[in-house]
Amino acid sequence: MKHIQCLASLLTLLIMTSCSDNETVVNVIPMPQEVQIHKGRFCFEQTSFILDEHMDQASLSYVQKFEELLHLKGMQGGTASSANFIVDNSFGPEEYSIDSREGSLEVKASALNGFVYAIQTLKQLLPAEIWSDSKAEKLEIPALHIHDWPRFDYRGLMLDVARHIFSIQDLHRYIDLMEIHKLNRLHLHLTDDQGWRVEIKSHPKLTEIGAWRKGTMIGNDFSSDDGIPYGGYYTKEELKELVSYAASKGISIVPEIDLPGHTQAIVAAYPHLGCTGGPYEVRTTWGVSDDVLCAGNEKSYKMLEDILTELMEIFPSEYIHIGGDECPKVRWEQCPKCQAKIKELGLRDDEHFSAEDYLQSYAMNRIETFLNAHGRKIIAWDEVLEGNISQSATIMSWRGAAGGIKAAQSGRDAIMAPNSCMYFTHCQSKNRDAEPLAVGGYVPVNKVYDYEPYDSKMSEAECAHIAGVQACLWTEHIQDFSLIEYLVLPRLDALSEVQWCEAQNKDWNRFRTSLWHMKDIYDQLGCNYATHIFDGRMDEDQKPIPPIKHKALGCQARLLTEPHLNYHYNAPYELFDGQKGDSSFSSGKWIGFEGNDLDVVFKMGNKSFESVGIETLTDIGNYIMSPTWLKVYVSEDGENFSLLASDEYEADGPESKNGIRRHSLSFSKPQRSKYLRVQAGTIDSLPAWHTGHGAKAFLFVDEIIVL
Ligand code: TNX
Repeated sequence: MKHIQCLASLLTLLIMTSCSDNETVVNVIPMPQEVQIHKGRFCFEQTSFILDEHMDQASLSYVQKFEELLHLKGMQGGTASSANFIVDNSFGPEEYSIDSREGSLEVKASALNGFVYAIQTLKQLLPAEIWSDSKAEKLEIPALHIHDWPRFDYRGLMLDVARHIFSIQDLHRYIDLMEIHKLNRLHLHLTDDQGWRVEIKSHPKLTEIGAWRKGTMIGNDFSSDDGIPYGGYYTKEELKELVSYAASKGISIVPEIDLPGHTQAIVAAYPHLGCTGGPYEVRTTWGVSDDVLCAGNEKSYKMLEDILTELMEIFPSEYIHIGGDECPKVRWEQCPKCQAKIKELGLRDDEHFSAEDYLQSYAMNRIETFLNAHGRKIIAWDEVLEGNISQSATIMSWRGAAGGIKAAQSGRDAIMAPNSCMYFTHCQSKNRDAEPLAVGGYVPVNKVYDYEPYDSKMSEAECAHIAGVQACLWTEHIQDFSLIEYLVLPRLDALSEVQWCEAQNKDWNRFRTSLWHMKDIYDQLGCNYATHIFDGRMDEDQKPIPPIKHKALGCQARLLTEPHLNYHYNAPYELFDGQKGDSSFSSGKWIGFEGNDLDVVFKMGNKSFESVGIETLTDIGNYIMSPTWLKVYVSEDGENFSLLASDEYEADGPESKNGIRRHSLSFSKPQRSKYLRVQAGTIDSLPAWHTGHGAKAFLFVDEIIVL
């Protein structure tokens, strides 16, 4: 009898254990590194909070706020259970653990960030109503053990407050979204051609003049102007408050003053600091301005030091971002002061870079020295690798991953923010007409999720230079915060797993399931999130587009010219796969050539054909121009080619329209040859009417069509 009882209870135990293991799902994003689920639950009910007496003030108030929240949600104080928050100095600053079981919860961390992340995990384990005023049913979480820490130190999100400015309340909300996802760096792009947004007492005109523009271009039409004055700036006090709000959540604000390019608002305020002396206006169109700060004028450096001194008073961040992107050199080339500086410094053109590129490096390095002397480190966009930027600069890689890889290989730290998957200004659907106006291509949640910051070309030592990952939100086309939420959510969830999870802990299916819990949270918070992944629209986008049938499909091919690194994809096979691209240039279907022709040879066998064409994309605002010529050659040996046909096309003008077009050469009678060679090109550099005039033009081709 006794034996039978034992057996029965053993069986019950086995059944219970397996049930509870299968039923309990941990829907936490980013997924913690180590999770073990136990039997049972921990309930916040008649719970006494016990806070370690060694806890610092910031952690103490953070934990106390959590306790208050639970009280608001109906938790009674008492002794039935305890929640212990323990300072464990063997933990790293961002590491934490949670142990929950019937009647007891134990949280360990060594510093504020660890406690913040533990509490965010607990909040995600609790019912979603914890995020709103609604009543939560039961304040309970599974019994479990979690031990967690981030993969990367720098986990950033950028917001451009220069093109459009957002209220401090909006910025609070942005920070709150970062907090939920365990990010720790808010990069604020505070200055640009279209507006200066930070009060600087020593240079009041920066905000009196530089913060205001007369109007704004409409949509993508560079010749338009809405004529509505626009502007604004943050006072020092407002920014200091923002800094402490973020700091209370373990987030540091990295301010960016974009230099020496993107400075038209500075020279509008202080024209004597531009190479021509002006007059200048705060810019009303997007794009890149030729009017940049004069790098040969000592007064520019003096002003920058004054600005940065005040900036450091506001922002205690270890990093200051000093820009460095998209700085045209046309003014410097003509400027006596810049040329005198080049001479004085002995800078020369060489086979890699121009004397003016080295002048930019000089300026950046000089500012870095100043900031280093004040105990700060610099971050700069990847263009600064063009020249001789210092070894101690941290490089933010935005033009794809190439800059970050190069930085790491040269022993510099890098933050990866490749525009191919980390620009949240890009579209979340291939159906662009149904989406808000966007800069750039197609970046669905899964594209963000799949990003792996360690490139296979990098050694272990080089990987150690990858400080982290960041997503960027440029606001040319964003005027209100609800659109920011739409662009950020739920891509921020995917970003957070790239930043936080060790690669082996990433799992798209698990992530996708957990995202439904985040959706509940966003509903409780009243967020305007994008719904493609929830209503199946994303899956439709992922389905292959029906191929175009033609005679060169899948043929053997060889490219004689190099596509641009960011738009190389699967070239040359992408050109013969029958897959059409859509209007988004970075979808992976378009092969892009920059300042370079398309030149490809492929084997036709002996199939006959009557026409040869290319399908191209024109996207003028993104420097992608229509082809101006096309040539087709034939050969029997693949070496000696004779011209079969050619044509020339009119170059784009200011009135030209964007779009996908086919350019074909047709023959009066069927042709036959073993090899075909197709060459096509566009204008060398962008014309005077284009905002990027002087820059190299792109040619984008998705398919070579032989019929
Ligand atoms: C390039 S990304 C820029 C920004 C624009 C963005 C989108 C970077 C460092 N520079 O100035 O806002 O493209 O148009």
